Amino acid sequence: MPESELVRFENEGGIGVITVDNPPVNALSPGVPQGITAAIDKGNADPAVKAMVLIGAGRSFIAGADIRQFGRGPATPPPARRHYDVSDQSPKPIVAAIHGYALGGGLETALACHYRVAVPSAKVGLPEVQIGILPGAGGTQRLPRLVGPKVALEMITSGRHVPAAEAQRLGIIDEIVPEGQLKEAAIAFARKVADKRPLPVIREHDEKLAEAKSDPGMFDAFRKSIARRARNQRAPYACIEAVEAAVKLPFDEGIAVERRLFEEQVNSEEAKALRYAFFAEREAQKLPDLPRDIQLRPTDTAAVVGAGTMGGGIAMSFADYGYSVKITDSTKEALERGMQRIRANYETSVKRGSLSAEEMEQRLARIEPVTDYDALGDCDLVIEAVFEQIPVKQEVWKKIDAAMKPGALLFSNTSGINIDIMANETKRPEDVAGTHFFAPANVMKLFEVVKGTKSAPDVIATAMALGRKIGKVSALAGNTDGFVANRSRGPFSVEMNLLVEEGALPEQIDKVMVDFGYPVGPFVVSDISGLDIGYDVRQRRKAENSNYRGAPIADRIVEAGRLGQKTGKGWYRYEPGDRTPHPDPEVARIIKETVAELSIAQHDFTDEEILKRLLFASVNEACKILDEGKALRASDVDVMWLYGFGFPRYRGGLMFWADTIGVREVYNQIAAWHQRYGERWAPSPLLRRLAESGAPLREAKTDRLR
Ligand code: T1G
Repeated sequence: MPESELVRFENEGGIGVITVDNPPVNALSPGVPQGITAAIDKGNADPAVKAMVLIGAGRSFIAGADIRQFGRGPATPPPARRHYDVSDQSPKPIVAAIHGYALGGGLETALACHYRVAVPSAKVGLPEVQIGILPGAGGTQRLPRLVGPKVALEMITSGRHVPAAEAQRLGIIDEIVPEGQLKEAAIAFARKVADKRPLPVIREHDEKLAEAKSDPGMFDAFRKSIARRARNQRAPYACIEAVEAAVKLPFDEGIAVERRLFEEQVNSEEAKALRYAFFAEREAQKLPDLPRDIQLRPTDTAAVVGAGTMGGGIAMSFADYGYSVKITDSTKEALERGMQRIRANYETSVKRGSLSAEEMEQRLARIEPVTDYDALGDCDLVIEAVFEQIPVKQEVWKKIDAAMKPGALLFSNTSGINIDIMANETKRPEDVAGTHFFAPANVMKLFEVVKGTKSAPDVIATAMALGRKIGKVSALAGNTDGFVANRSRGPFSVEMNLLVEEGALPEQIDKVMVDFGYPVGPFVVSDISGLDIGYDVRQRRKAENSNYRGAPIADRIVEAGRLGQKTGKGWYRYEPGDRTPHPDPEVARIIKETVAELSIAQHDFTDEEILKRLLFASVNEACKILDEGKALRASDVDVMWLYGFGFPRYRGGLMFWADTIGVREVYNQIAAWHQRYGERWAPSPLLRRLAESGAPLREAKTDRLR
């Protein structure tokens, strides 16, 4: 779109209306800042213009700088006349009219205006920290002067989107105007203030900084308060440093500090990884072999079969997003237990203060327990979440097929059973697909959509969209054992058990992964989810395949009655009511006895070797999955690891991280372990091809799902 049409200027009865029109989110792409500057100059030069309104065309105000421009070479020095400075030095008042989002450079643009009005549904924020940088256009200097350093620190280091009503209470928004009447109301507001002087220029007001001047320790205290969630990241601390400069230095010197910190961060590994994650997440929604305007099926009413831990969590996911959902189970008692568990989960949130008692009752009222399948029949979709046993699934799916209305979406939450087994129990396999939630289903954001052999395109497209509607991040997987997420994680679990057999202690491995950026280590995660789940899977595999080696140490831990946190002991020991893991000599004894019995050679491991054994095993498996056409993009695998397994976001994802090591080095190491450890480390053909070509792992794609 030519430069001039990115930003329009219209004189509406003496009010200069400046419209930014750069779909989809009016990002400050090249030409937009220049267009705003030119428009403001035009308004100031025209005596007929008394005041100006800055507004966004389409669905949003300005959603920030154009993130796609970052990382394209060294940070470009800002133009001599930045539109932010032109705006706050304007002799005529400028009113920012906000709908949709005013984020990052978008909010900074609004803060450089003299007034801000917004519709109730608008959101404002400075989310730069979420892409590994900090506000780079005055946000760290203007926001503390407007809302005070405390609120500014919280907003800038969290990057959260603040709803208009709260933004008004904080003093960011001057007036809330009726939904759908933004432009008219903003013009009226501009008329009202046209002659009001002096103009409220934020940079000239330091009063609000006093709260920090009288509490010099607040910045160090804040640094301590974010240490746990900011682990190993630099950007949150750069944000604090910049806000501190706002308190200690004059405006322009503070701006210089912000600029320096911004240029340090924008090309950092952390920022590159977080930018990659931002776009990978959006790319995962796209189904290249389906028309973008494919007709989706209705998903207004939902049903869940199975009121166990997963079924209950799935019902909560729907209720949390305003859906009415019916739930059933095989017996009245099981259904009642399921409803009690749902209420108990909500009560925990109320106790923690993350939910009001009133909201809890509203959500519970949306979940309707029913005792027979016929009551589910008129729902637009059903999600089956019963025991992961094929005979049980087959029996349930016959009932689902008999009960559900024609055209209903038939989904299974299985975490790895072949989708076609369920589909073949119906007369409409085209209406069947997998929708795999991760435990706890109402918390974890990953929504793995699994395409069965006969799943219809509109069923897959509707499932992907459904995930977003219930606040999840959807990603597509092919129908393979364990689908994409669990299958790619499988070798990680195998290696974690083998490392213990070869001499590494669970606490050493957990420390390596926590240092790497995980909130908790894999052995603590196992203790949280319960060791009996893995044990049952291993016993089933042993029964199916006598050569299956399994995990002898993990089995003995379980056979010793150590099922994890729920029994107060697992890989670790736990004090009653406390979740802190304590290494237990009893576990060390079980390990020692087992490896002696199995005569397994012991040796010491470096932290780096542990990290690479765990993650390279999964990188190799992810390449096999892509080679088989069971995932569309390597970046989809990364999205699954970020949202399904808590992979540290500032490392981008499994494949992105492997690229920071280098595809050749990854291949060479895996090939060496293939020689040393055997077939399980056989390099994937795709990995070998990429190592030969040097092409990055994160960009590996398949043309279509097979
Ligand atoms: N730059 C480039 N593209 C962007 C973009 C941006 N800032 N924001 C969105 N897009 C693209 C996105 O990739 C997708 O493209 C389409 O727009 C729709 O987005 C100077 C340095 C605004 C809440 O961090 O959080 O300002 O996939 O699918 O779910 O200090 O987009 O269709 O091809 O996400 O409705 C700070 C980032 C930048 C906000 C809308 N701003 N955007 O969510 O749509 S740094 C941000 C969002 C900065 C200054 C600094 C969300 C959204 P495609 P979408 P959505």
